[in-house]
Amino acid sequence: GRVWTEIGALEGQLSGQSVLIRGVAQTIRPVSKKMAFLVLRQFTSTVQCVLSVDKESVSPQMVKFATVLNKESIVDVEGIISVPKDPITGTTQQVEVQIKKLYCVNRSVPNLPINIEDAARSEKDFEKAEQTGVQLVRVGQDTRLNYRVLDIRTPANQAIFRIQCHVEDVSSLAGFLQMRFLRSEGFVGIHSPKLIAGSSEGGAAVFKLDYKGQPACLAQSPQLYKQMAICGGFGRVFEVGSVFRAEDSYTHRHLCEFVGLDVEMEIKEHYFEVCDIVDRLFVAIFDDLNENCKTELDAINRQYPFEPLKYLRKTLKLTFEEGIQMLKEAGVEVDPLGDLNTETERKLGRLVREKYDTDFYILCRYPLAVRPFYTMPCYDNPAYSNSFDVFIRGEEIISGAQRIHLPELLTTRAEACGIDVKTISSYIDSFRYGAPPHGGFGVGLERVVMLFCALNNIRKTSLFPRDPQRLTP
Ligand code: ATP
Ligand code: AMO
Repeated sequence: GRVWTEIGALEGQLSGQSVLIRGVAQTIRPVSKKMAFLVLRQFTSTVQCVLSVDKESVSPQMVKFATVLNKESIVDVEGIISVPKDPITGTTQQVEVQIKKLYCVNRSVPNLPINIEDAARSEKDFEKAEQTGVQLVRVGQDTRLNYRVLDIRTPANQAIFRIQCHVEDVSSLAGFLQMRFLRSEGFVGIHSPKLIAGSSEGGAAVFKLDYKGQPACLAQSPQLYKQMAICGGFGRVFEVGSVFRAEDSYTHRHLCEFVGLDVEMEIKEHYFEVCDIVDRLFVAIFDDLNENCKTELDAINRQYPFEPLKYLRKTLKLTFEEGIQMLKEAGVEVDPLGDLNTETERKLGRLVREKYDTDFYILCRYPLAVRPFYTMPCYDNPAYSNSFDVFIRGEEIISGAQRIHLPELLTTRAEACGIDVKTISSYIDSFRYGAPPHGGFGVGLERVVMLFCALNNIRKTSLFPRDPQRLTP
């Protein structure tokens, strides 16, 4: 086969060399009957290609052919790399390709529902345009999501999903050996069923379905099964998989289907052993993103500028009571045994940033009343629990806890939370056959990427988001 070069790899060192590239015709600008400029795009990169009539290969017909190409058509270019005298603005690659041959692989329609250049503009572009009296098209969120296949072609979106994949790599699956944090810590990857008999979080937010005549639902989390894997003797497990929540409110941070990274592990002495995994896993993820995703972070920053995440080498851990105290000192009164709402969580995030200079922290020892039935109460004071949430920029990305491994206490707690224990009897029975003390946590992957990049909406970090109002595309 022929050798194909990626657009992102085109650089001045290749000057004079002949290359073959496939890209999307992002813009086509005719200059004269003898000359046209094409900007080709691939992933997060763009390059300017020059089509200029010459004696050997480029005819005026070819220039005409190029100028009638529809935007977003797929084209192959054979050409010579050159370095122009003046720097090129508006493309990521600082070289040009002098086109010798041009093929259209597949045409797009002439009128696209979204123009990619419009979809890729930043707020700064709009401000500049306003000052100079230029009219720019704003692409609204609904249009973007209705034509998501086009929307995800923007460099920022290409970068967002590469970052998401990178977070998964570092945590668990692919990548270099030293990056596979959970694997190197002895965690075994599992797949729990998504078709299950009932709710796993004790809540009502489940999608119900008919399982061959039996009532069933889509798993609200792998919670019960990851614990049962621990009862099954795996020691430490993790899963990356779809989580389904029939959320009834429409917010910037809730989806009806999201990707959960779930972890469960035996603990020897204290649930802080679980917090320690969170600490080291996320410091590894953040370090790795900053180190190895510079191109992607640049692409996101060009459209959605953000302040880099501040985090400490050893993650800050505060108790819920300390958090309440900080809020109180700042004049915010909250119920000491209730939950924090979105607004107070954000406020606390700002206070923590001011006092400890970090955007990433763990809040532990939550009131028992606001945690799910399987959460272990504190030994010293059962009004509190051995549980924690983890925040980025004042928003929750993780919930975790030590679990109740004593079947009698588990039954009592489930009943107290209004759960019909008959529906979870195989789960409760798992703890009767010798069950080690254990704990774990669940991470929302879309939230991690959204908040690391300070994006304002979780729909930006879900490839084809499912929210209470959207089931297509
Ligand atoms: P978890 O499932 O662990 O609770 P979560 O991030 O989905 O994680 P929620 O319980 O949905 O958390 O919400 C946490 C807090 O955010 C709640 O205490 C609630 O006050 C607030 N909250 C939830 N939904 C909304 C909403 N639609 N508008 C405003 N605040 C909300
Ligand atoms: P929780 O319900 O807090 O805990 O969920 C864990 C994490 O998942 C993310 N998350 C969501 N992301 C997008 N849309 C949603 N609707 C949504 N709901 C939750 C959040 C949250 O922190 N079984 C426990 C975890 C455990 O204790 O191991 C659980 O499901 O980032």
